[in-house]
Amino acid sequence: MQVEAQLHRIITQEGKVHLTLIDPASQTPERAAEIAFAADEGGTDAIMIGGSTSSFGILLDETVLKIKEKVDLPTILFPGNSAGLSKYADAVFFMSLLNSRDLGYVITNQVLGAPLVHKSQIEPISMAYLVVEPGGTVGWIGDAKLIPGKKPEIAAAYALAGKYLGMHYTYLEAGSGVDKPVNPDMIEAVKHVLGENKLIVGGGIRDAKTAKLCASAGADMIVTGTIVEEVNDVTAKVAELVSAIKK
Ligand code: 1GP
Repeated sequence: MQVEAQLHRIITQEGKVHLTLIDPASQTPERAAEIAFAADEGGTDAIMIGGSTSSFGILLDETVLKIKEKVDLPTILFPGNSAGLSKYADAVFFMSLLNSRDLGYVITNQVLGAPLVHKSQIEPISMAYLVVEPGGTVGWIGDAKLIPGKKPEIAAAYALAGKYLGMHYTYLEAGSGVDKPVNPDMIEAVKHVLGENKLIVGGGIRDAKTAKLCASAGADMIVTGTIVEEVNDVTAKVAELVSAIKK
């Protein structure tokens, strides 16, 4: 499965992509598979699997396998560090937290994980990962020098640097479960410099209105995790988000 090509096809045909993020640490693998199944019914385009803490090893492998038993959607790893890899997934966001003060999150974890990606033939999708205020758990764990919400030009400069370094995707991350998602002005400024390069936005998006604001400002892909794990009717929530962002 060529995941990056598939995501680009969806963007060409439907305007935007919706990604459902499942953190293996938040529920059993069986429940994760049920959420993925319901999100698929609601029209999500791919399942991201990962988290900043405890989403490693057997729990990660079992979560990926259970999800793959239930849905045919692409599974994309979203690793918190080099332990967040599973050979059972289709692809990995091979990301560098460019605004981290800790070299481990900029390059060392990537060096540790690269041989496994090579051996297992998981498709790497290169990504500049930028954590902006408020930053949430990932901002703390990743020792991010948080990009101020009111400084879109700083985010744009980082995004340009990532693009010039050859990264295909840029991810503007406000932090999982935060109250304040990424500001539309920042999304607009970043997409303006990225041009055809793809922009992912996530963190704190819970409803159709916010998802639409982010998509209209220039996000090519919208990620929702927390809300999908919390609601009773996952299919209805995902359908609400999907219909807000697609053509
Ligand atoms: C977190 O951006 C993602 O890495 C998703 O955030 O859990 O707030 O949807 P939420």
